Amino acid sequence: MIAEINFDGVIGPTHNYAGLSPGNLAATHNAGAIARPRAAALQGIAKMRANVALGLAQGVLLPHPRPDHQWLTALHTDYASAAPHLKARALSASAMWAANAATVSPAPDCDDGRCHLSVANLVTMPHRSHEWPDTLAQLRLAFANDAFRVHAPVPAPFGDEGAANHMRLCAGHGAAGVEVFVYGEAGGPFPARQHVEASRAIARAHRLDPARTLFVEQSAQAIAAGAFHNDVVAVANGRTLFAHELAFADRDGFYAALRAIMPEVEIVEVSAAEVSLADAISSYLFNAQLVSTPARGQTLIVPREVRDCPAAWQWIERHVAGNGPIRAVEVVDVRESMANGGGPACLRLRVACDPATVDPRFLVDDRRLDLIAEVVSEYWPEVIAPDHIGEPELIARVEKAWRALLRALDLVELIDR
Ligand code: SUG
Repeated sequence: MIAEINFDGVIGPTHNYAGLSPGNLAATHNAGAIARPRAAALQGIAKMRANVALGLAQGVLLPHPRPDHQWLTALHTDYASAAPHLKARALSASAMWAANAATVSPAPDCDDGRCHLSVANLVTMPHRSHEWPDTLAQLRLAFANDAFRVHAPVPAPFGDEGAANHMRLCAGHGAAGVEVFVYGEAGGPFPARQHVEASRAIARAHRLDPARTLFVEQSAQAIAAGAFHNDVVAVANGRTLFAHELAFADRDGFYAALRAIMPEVEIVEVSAAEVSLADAISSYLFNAQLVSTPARGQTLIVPREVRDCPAAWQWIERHVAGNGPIRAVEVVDVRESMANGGGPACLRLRVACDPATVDPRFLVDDRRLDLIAEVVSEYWPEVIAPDHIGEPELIARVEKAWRALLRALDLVELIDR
């Protein structure tokens, strides 16, 4: 039986605000702020608990070894002598944003009847470009069953940011879906992170049906306004596409192509008059988890910043009170991640598959979430300020914390990789 599992990135002990992502307005705005890794990780765990309470299947991806000594060695340096910008980039906890871990095509979409995953190369941002080897190691463990095919990254220079630039619409998880790859064109004030050649390569690797696969350009206006990934301005679930009217370069062409393949699609569009692009991006209205819940129907899981944004909140209240496809709203607090531009949707990777085929060490229930919370409460630093980044005591502490979590979850083979 195919179910959608949300794999959330456990927020690592090195979570900090180094301002490493140009084009991500929250991250650059909060550069140099004091981060609270323990609170951040507990917020992420509370969000997972809320998903479990809604009756959804939940999994985890683990923090990466940080600082990344292998990366520094490849750069012919080490943590003690590295330049400050390399230190920050080696220490980043950015693997928490699991939506950027991989692109996933569930088995019903793929010619060979297997679920395909392609690890994202994340080459556009130096601090993220060295995530993929550790992500790939985890994906190969979690999805070792023959029901899956796990692919190495698309080669540089074709940037790939994973599921954050990919949407799937379907009548049901067991049915063939329509896969939509959203890419950007270079030329604006900020980098376009997803290259169309990367998207096309992944569609080929996943053996998708060209007749049910769309390549759609993200609007330059959205990227310039701070939508560094498509999932900042659009999200899809089941038959529903929920998007801002300025999300796509050729919105009418995209909608027409989508309707031609899937006449029953429900497009819920928010106009700029209702919610400006600036409000959509600062509140993260679209960086929500849109999920089908057994009890409440289609539910939008939004960050609390949406409730604090009058235009976004009023839009939701109107929609839910009316007869729209989104039946309920759930508010979660992931403020620490949000301050680095990572909302509820960034923190999770969706994999629609038979849960029995996944390595159970990557699946969680309330009891395993308790275990993770215990390790976090005991080992995660309370704060990381910019001037802590060079301190050997901090490094010893975060490395111990990381090992403690992997031991607790019985994933020691990731320590010895
Ligand atoms: O890649 N922030 C991440 C946020 C990723 C959000 N993911 C999705 N939209 N799916 C990024 O820009 C900031 C880290 C720092 O600046 O220290 C950062 O990497």
